[in-house]
Amino acid sequence: MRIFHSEDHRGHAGAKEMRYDQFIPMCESPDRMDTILAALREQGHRDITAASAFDLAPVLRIHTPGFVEFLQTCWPLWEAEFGPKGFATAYMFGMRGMDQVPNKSVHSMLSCYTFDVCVPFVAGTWKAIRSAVDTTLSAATFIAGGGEAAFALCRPPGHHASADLAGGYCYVNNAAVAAQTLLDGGSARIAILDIDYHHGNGTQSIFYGRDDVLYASIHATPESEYPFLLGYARETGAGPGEGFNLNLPLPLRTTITAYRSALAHAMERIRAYAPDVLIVSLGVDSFVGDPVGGFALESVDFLTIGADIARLGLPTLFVMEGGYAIAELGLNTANVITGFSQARG
Ligand code: SP5
Ligand code: ZN
Repeated sequence: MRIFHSEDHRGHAGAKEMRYDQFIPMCESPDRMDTILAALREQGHRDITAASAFDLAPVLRIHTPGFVEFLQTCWPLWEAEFGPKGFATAYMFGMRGMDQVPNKSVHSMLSCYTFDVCVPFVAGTWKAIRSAVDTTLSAATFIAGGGEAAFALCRPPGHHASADLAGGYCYVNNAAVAAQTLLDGGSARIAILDIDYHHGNGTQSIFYGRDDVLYASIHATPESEYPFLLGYARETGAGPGEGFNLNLPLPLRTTITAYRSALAHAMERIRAYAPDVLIVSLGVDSFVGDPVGGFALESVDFLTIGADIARLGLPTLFVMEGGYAIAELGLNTANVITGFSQARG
């Protein structure tokens, strides 16, 4: 397994997130990368390559120009108003049913281009966003060149971000940018298997009307969990995309038995689709001890999940998404990679 990584995520740190009625330190923090790197090395994964730099053209294939401009300018605009301390965040959100466009004020941009209070901006946020997409594109380029398996170890994650909305710790949808880049490079069909604990509302939204990307997601049911409004089984795609969106919501406290049945279901659909490349949105916040999650998977279960995914026999690009139980995050993530690698032989 070739692993891609960049250190440029580090400056995206120090902000707080709102958790219902409290402001708490961001769960999505730089030490996540350190614990994953350490565990990967401990499990013998030594093929770690520094990410290369890409321009913004691939990002603009997925995200709108206004949104990308916002990501880039949000912090400098906020800092001009409030100074270098603290972080930029929305105070209000768009009002459904009326046409709203951002003006020159950063507050209007935050209101139009974010959908929750979990996407703070600090001085290092834009550089980190770039590093995550560069890491993912480096791994995608390796797969496009005939590589069998790669892991983009990146942050911030991406699967909650849509064409013009950031939310849920996500700014640019790394997996979606990779999928589009592979299609633009000659692939006919891409499958995205999203095993993060949360529904990837952004990825679903980006490809909902298309048949060249199959989106299959296993996640906590929106009746109990964030993002609360999306992720139902009835969301199956629209127009030419009808039948190319598969949501497999599961109840809180789900254990590996039910999880594996859902995974088998998703894999059956992916096999029938016969994609050129499989992209795995790899979140391990399905772990029993995760402070953000509510499933009950054990560390050893992640070896099983990795091995199951390997049996698809497809060129596979893992892209890091969530996982916040810092003490076990490295082990859980490395277990997916090791389980996959061992099953591939
Ligand atoms: C990429 C990713 O995993 N984003 C997750 C963003 C979740 N933010 C909202 C969390 C909602 C709080 N749920 C608390 C459950 C406590 N067990
Ligand atoms: Zn998640």
